[in-house]
Amino acid sequence: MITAKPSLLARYEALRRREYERLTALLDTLGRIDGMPDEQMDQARDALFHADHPFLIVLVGAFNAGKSSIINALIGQPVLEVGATPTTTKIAILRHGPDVQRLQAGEVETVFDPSPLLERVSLVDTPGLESVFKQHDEVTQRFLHRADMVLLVMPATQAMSAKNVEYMQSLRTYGKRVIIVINQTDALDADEQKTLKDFVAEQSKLNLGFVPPIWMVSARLAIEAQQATPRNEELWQASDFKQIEQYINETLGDVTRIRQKLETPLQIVRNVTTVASARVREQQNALADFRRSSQNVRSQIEAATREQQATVRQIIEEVNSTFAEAITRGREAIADIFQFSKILSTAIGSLIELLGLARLIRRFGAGTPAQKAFETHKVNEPLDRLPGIIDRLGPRLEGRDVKDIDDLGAYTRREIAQLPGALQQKVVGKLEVPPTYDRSIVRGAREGLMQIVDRARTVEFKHIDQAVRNWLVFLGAYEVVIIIAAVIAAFALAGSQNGNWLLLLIVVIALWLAGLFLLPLRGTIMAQAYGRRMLGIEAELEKSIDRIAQEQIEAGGRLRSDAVAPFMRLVESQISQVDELKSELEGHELGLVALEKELGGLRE
Ligand SMILES: Nc1nc2c(ncn2[C@@H]2O[C@H](COP(=O)(O)OP(=O)(O)OP(=O)(O)O)[C@@H](O)[C@H]2O)c(=O)[nH]1
Ligand SMILES: [Mg+2]
Repeated sequence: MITAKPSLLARYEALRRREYERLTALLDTLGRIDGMPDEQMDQARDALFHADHPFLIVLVGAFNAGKSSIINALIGQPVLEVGATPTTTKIAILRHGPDVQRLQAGEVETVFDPSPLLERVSLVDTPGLESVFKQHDEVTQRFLHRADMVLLVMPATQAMSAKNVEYMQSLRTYGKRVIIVINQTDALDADEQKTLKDFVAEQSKLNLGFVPPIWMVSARLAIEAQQATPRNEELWQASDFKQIEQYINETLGDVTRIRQKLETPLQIVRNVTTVASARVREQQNALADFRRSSQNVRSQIEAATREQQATVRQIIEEVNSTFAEAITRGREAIADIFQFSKILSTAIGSLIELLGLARLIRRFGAGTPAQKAFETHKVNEPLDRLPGIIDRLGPRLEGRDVKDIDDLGAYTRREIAQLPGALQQKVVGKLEVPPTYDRSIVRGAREGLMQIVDRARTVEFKHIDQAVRNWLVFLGAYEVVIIIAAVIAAFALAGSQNGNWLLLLIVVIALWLAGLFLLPLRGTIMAQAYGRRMLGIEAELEKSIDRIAQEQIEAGGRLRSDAVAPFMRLVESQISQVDELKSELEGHELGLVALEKELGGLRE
C-alpha cells in the first residue's frame, strides 16, 4: 500500500492548493488584459492544469495492450470499458473525488473515483496509439506534454514490435520519463517472461541506446486479486502490480520530485507574467498619451473659463469708466448750478422759484435748472451707452462657448479615432455638440440690469432736480427775509438818523452776501452726495453683471464637460482598470515568488 510520509504529502497538498488558487487568480487577471497572446494564455491554463492535478501518469500503447485494464486493476473497480476490439476512443482522466462521477468536457472524459490511489496520482487512459499518432491527436499530445510519467503498455504477445520502437522514439522527443509495461504476462511462463524481458531490454539498447525500466505485469491477475475482499495478496504478487504501487510511493515520497512537480507550473507562468506585465506597461504607455490629451482638454476648458472671466472684467471695466464719466459730468452739472458766477441769476431764479413762477414757466417748455445743467453737460450720454455695453456680454460669452464646444467635440472625436479599436468600442455615450445653446441666463437678467441703469439715469436725476428746486425755494425765502429786513432798515435809517439802523443794514447786506457765497459750498456737498449714490448704483450693477456672467460661464463649462464626457470617462476608467491590472499582476508575481521560495525550502 501507499506509504509516503503523510506530513510531506500534506505539505505538498497544501502548497499545491495554494499554487492552484494563485494560478486561478492569475488566469482571471490575464483574461482581463486586452490583447494577451493566445500562447501565453494557453501556458497559463496549462500551468493551472498542472497545479490542479497530482502526478499525472499517462498510459499509451497499441490497441488491446490492456491500458484500460491496468487502470481498472489499479483502482480496483471496472471504471473503464475494456474489450477485445479497439475500445477506448476518447481520453479519460481518472481523478480523486468523493463519489464516482463522470464528466464529459469536449474530447476528454473526467472520471472521479474515491480510490485512495487517486489522491496521489491522476491516471490518463488514451485510445490505441495507432490512432493517436496517425491522426496527430492534439488532445492526447497535450496530455503527453503534461504527463509526469508515461507508461508505454505493450502486450506480451507483441512486445517491442517495430511499431513499439517507433512509439518509444516519438515519446522520447517529449522528454518524458517513460516506463515500458509489458502486460498479459499471464499468458507466458516464468522462462518465457524472462526471455521476453531480456529481448525488450536488448531491443531498447539497440534501437534507443538505453534501457528504460521494464515492468512485466498481468492486469488480468491484478483485477482478480482486487475482486477479492480483502485483496488477494497472492494474486496481487503474481500480477507484479506491486512494482507500479511501489513506484508511485517512491515518486511521491521523493521530495525532489514533489518540488519539481510544483515548480513546473511556476516556471511555465514566469514567462507568462513577464509578457502580461509588458502588455500592461504598453497599455499604460498608450494611455499616457490619452491621459495627456485628457489633461489637455481640461486645461482648454480652464483657459476658456479664464478668457471668459477676462471678458467679464473688461465689460465691468467699461461699465466702470462709463459710470465714472457720467458721475464727473453730473458733478460738473451740479457745480454749475451753484456756480459763484451765476449768483445773480441763481438769486433771481430762486426768487422765481419761490414765487412759483418757475413752475409756470416750465409749463411752457423751459427746463429746471438741473435739467438745463444736466443737458448742457450731457450727463445721460455715457449712461445711454450702458445698455449697449451690457448687451455685448451674452454674445461674447456665447461666441466663445459655442466655438469651444465645437472644437472640443472635434478634438475628442479625433482622439477617439486614434484609440485602439478595442477601446473605441468602449466609448460610452455619443459625442455630440449640444443642439441648442442656453441663452436664457443673460437674456433673463437683462431687464433687471436695465432697471439699475434706469435708476442711475432718471431716479438720481429726479433726486437732484428736486433737491436743487428745494434749495432754490429755501434760498428765495432767505432772500425775501433779508430784503424785507434791508428795506425796513433802510427806511428806518432814512427817518431816524440812528447809527444802529445803519449797522443793521450793513449786517443784513452781509448776511445776504454770505448766503450767496455759501451757494458753491452747497453745490459741492450736493455733488458729492450725488457721486456717492451713483457709485452705489454702479456697484450694484457690476455685482449683478458679475453674478449673471458667472452663471453663464458655469453653464458653458458644463456644456464643455458634457461634450468631452464620454472620452474623459473612457480614459479615466481605462487608466484605473490598467492600473488595477498592474497592481494585481504585481501581487501575483510576489505570490509566485513566495511559493517558489517555500518550495525551495521543502524538506522531508
Ligand atoms: N490475458 C490477459 N488479457 C488481458 C490482460 N489485460 C487486458 N486483457 C484483455 O485485452 C483486451 C484489451 O484490453 P483493454 O484494457 O481494453 O486494452 P486497451 O489497451 O485499453 O485497448 P484499446 O482501448 O482498444 O486501445 C481485453 O479483452 C482484456 O480483457 C491481461 O493481463 N491478460
Ligand atoms: Mg482502452
